[in-house]
Amino acid sequence: MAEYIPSTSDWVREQVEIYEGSGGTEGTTLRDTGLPVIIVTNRGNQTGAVRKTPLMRVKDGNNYVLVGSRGGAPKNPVWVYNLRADGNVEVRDETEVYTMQVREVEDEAERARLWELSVAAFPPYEEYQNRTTRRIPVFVAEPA
Ligand code: F42
Repeated sequence: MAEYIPSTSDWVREQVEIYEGSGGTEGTTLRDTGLPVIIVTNRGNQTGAVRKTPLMRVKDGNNYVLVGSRGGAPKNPVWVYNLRADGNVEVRDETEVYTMQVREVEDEAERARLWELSVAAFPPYEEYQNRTTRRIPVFVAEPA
């Protein structure tokens, strides 16, 4: 097994610890919003290490939509580059863990539909997109 390297961001690292440490029964929502969060586990594209990233839960049937918003920061989150390099992931949704394959959504019509779903699940995504000139990357995770 590759080494797990926790996030350098305190609140992110702590959410992963509580979420995974409780087997998906605690720490499963975003702070004050009460909205559900998933944990995506993947490989770092430089280190090859195991990385874990909490993201908002956006469901499309059995698929999950992963939105690289990073609060509307000017740069993409690093996990975007990891997923572009290697789309093999595990998605933890509370107590369930799924082996999934991720692809970046390139088709405009598909992206528009998934963006709408994402904003419905987590309205601040819209504000995050308005805050940055980069186009927020959207991925879909499908059962492997
Ligand atoms: N971020 C989102 O973008 N979208 C969301 O919907 C979202 C929801 C969310 C909910 C709860 C929560 O706790 C956090 C949430 N976040 C959300 C924040 C998210 O978890 C990430 O922290 C954020 O998107 C930033 O991602 P990041 O990959 O840039 O993470 C930073 C803080 C980080 O830990 N970076 C690592 C580090 O050490 O600095 C990078 C580690 C890494 O992957 N390294 C690669 C490697 O090979 O190991 C090298 C990669 C390279 O190309 O250099």
